[in-house]
Amino acid sequence: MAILDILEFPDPRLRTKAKPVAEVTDKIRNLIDDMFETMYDAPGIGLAASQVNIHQQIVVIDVSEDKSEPLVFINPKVTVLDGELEAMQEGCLSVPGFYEDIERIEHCKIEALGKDGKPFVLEARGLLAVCIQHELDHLDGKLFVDYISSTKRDRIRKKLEKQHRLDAKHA
Ligand code: QAP
Ligand code: CO
Repeated sequence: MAILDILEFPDPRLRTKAKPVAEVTDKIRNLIDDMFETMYDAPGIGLAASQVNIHQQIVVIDVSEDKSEPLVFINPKVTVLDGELEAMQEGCLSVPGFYEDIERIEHCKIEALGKDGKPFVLEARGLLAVCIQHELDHLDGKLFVDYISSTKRDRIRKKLEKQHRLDAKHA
C-alpha cells in the first residue's frame, strides 16, 4: 500500500479525460487500495484516479463517518433520476483549502463495475449523489471550480499557484 501524490489545480493533467478500464486486474485492485489509503489519509470522502495522474475511469468514495462504507466505481455511468437540484458546499483534494456551494442533481442512479469486476447499480441521494457527480466530473477533466465565477476561480488559482511556489522553494 502507498500514499499517492495528488495533483492540484491548476495542473493541466487534471483536464485529461480518463479511458475505460479494459479489465479489472490485480494491478487495478492494487491501485484502488492505494487510492483508498490516499483518500483516508487526507482525509477525504472521494478520490478519482485522475487526481493521482492515472487516467483510467476509477473512483473511490466513502461518505460514512467511520471509514466503514468504501465504494468502488469502475467505468461508471450516471443517470439523472429526477431533475431536482440541491446546493451543497464542496471541496476537493485537488483544490485544498477552498470550498464553494455547487448545485448538483439530488437523486441519481449509477451503473459501474465493482472491485470484483462485476457490474452493479446504485441509487444515490444527498451527499453520496453529490460526491458521485463530483468524482465522475474528474474522469471528464472537470473540477468543481469550473462551476463558479471566473473571478472566484482566478482568485483560487492565484492563491494555489503562490502556495505551489512556496512548496517548491521549501522542498
Ligand atoms: C468531493 O472531496 C466532495 O480542501 C470529495 O484541505 C466534497 O474529499 C463531494 C479535502 C464535498 C461533496 C462534498 C478538501 C481535504 C477533501 C480540502 C474531498 C482539504 C482537505 C475533499
Ligand atoms: Co475532487
